[in-house]
Amino acid sequence: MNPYIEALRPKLSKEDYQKLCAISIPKVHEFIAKSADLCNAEHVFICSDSPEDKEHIRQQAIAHKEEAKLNISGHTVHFDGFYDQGRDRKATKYLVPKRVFLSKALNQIDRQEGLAEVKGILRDSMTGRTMICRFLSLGPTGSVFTILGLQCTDSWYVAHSEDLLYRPGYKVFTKSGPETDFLRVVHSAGRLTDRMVSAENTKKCIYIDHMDNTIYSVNTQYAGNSIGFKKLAFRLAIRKANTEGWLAEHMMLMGVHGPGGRKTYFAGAFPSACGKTSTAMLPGETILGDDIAYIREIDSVARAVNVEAGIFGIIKDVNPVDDTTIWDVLHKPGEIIFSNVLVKDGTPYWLGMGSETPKEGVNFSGEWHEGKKDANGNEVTLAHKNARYAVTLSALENCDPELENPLGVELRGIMYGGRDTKAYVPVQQSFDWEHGIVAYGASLETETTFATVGKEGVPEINMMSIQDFISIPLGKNVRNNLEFGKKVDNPPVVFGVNYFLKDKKGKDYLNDPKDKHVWVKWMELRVHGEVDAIKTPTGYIPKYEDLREIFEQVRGKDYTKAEYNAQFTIRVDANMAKIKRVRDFYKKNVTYTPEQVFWILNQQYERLLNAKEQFGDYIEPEKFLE
Ligand code: SPV
Ligand code: MN
Repeated sequence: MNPYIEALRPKLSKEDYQKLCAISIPKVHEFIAKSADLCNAEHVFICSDSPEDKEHIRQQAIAHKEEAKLNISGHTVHFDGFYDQGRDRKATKYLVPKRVFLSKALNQIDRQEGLAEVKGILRDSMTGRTMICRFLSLGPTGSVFTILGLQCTDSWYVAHSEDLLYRPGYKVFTKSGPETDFLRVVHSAGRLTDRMVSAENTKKCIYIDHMDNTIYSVNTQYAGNSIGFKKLAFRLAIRKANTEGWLAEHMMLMGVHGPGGRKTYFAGAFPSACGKTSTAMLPGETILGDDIAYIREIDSVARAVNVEAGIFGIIKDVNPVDDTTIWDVLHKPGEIIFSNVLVKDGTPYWLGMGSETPKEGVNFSGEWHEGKKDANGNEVTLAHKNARYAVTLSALENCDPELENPLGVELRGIMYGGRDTKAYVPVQQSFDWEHGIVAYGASLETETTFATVGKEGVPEINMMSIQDFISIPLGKNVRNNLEFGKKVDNPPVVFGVNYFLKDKKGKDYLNDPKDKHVWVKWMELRVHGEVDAIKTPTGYIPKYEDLREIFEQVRGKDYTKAEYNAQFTIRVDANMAKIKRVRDFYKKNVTYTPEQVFWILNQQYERLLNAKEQFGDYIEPEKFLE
C-alpha cells in the first residue's frame, strides 16, 4: 500500500478511504497525509462533491457552531473574530528562498524561517478535530484555463463557502493522471473562542510558498485569508501566468447589452470596495464574475473566464433601490452565508441597508447594543463594514450563460477604476492598449478601505488593483500586460473609470452610484465605434449630447450641461500631481519597469502642461473641441 494512504488509514472511514483511493495522484495522498500528520487531525473527511457529502459539510458547520441558521431557508450566518475582519496584509507573506529577491513592495520572509514558524503554529492545531479535504477547479473544468486545487481545512465554514464559490473538482481529480499538477492549501482556524472564532489573532500567519505551490493559513477564518483559492492561490496563478504568457487578474467580468441585442464582454479591475461587484451586477446586464479572471490569447483573440463560480460580496450599502438584483437574492430562500452582519431574531441586518435596524442583537463583537464601545473606546458599528454574503452566481437571475464555457468569452473592453476624489474624470478611453495599461492600469491610485485590516483613506498606488497579490517583480507585471496586447489582433479597448470624483472643494461626490450604468453603456458604444469622443490630455472623454441621451435611456434622468462640465473638467494640477506620484512609486519601489511606462507618463505630463499654458488649471471639455 502507498505509505501515505497507510498513514491516513486510521483517520479515514471506509467510505473516505475509498474516495481517496479513487484518486491516483501520489502527490494528493502525500499532501493530505503530511497535513493531517502535522496538524494531528483526528479524522480526515474526503469531500467527493456528492449531495450527501455537501449536506454533511453544511450540517457540521451548524453542529460546530461555525454557522447558525437564519429565518429564511438556506440562509446561515458566520462570524469572524473581532480582529479578523478583512484580508490581513501584515500577516500575509511570501516565503522567499535564499538569494532570491522579490520587489521591496511585497511582504516577505525567508522561506526556511517562515516554514518553521508556520508549521510550528500548525503543529497539533487539529487535535480532536476533523480535517476536511476539498477538491476544486479554478475556471471551468476541462478547459485550457483550468487549474486544480486541493484545500485541507479544519473549518466547516470554509469548506461550506467553497461549495458556493468554486466549481467542484473531485471528479476531475479522479480522472487525472498521476503527474497532474494542483495548488495546495492547508488551513487551520487555530484555537477557537467559545463563539467559535479564531482566538489567537496575533499568531495569524498566511504564508505563500511558490516553490511548492502551497499556501499555509492559520489562526484566521475570514474567507479572504482562509479560503486558499481566493486571493492566496491567485498569487500563485499570477506566477504561473507569468511563465506561461497569459494574465491572472483581479477583475470582474460582465456582458454589456448594446443596441440590436448585441452583447459585449468587459472585464473590470477595481480595488476592494471601489464598485467592482456593483458594476458587474448592474440590472439589465449579465454577470459572469465579480472578482478574479484568467485571460488568455486563443486564436489571436483575448478570451476570459471567471476563476470562481460564486460571489463573496460586500453587503454594506446593498439596498432595494440601488442593488435590486442582489437585494432580491438576499431575501429569498436559497443557500447564502452571511458573515459579520447583525442578527436579531434570525434576521440579518447591515450598514446602509436603507431600512430601520435593531438597537441590539448579535454581531462580530458578540452581544451588541447601540453605543457599545470596543476595548479602545471606539463605537462598535451594528455590523462590520466588511460584512459579506457568499452566494453562488447561478442564484442570480442575470447570471451570464457563458459561465461554464471552456473557451471563455471574447473580451472587448477592460476598465480600471480606483477611489480617486481629485483627478480622473468618471470615464475616459485610452488612446491605445499601451496608454491604457500604463495611464489607467499601472497608475491606478486609490484610498485604502475597510476591506483590508488597517487604516482607511490612505492614498496608495494599487497597480491594476492587484498590488497585494503580485508575486513577481512588479515591473514584470506591467510588461506582461503590455506584451499581451501584442498577442491579440484586436486588443480590448481600455478605459479608466472613477466613481469617486468629488467637487473641487473635495466635499461632495459628483456622481450618484447608479451613474456607473451610463458610463458602462457609453463604453459599450465606444468599443463598436458608435459614438464620438473628445480628445483630452488624459484620454478620450464622452460628448455631452451622447451622455445626455444615455442618461435619459438608462436612468430616466435629465442630465444637465452643468453636471457634465463639473464631472468632465480636466483638472490639470491634480492630474500632474498624480503622474508625479506614480513616477516616484515606480522609481522607488519597482524593479524591471519597462521604459514605456515613463515615456507614456512623461508624454501625458507634457500634454497636460501644454493644455495648462493654453487654458489654465481647470479645463472644461469643450475647450478641447476648439
Ligand atoms: C477583496 O477584498 O478584494 C475581496 C474579498 O474580493 S477577499 O476575499 O477578502 O479578497
Ligand atoms: Mn477582490
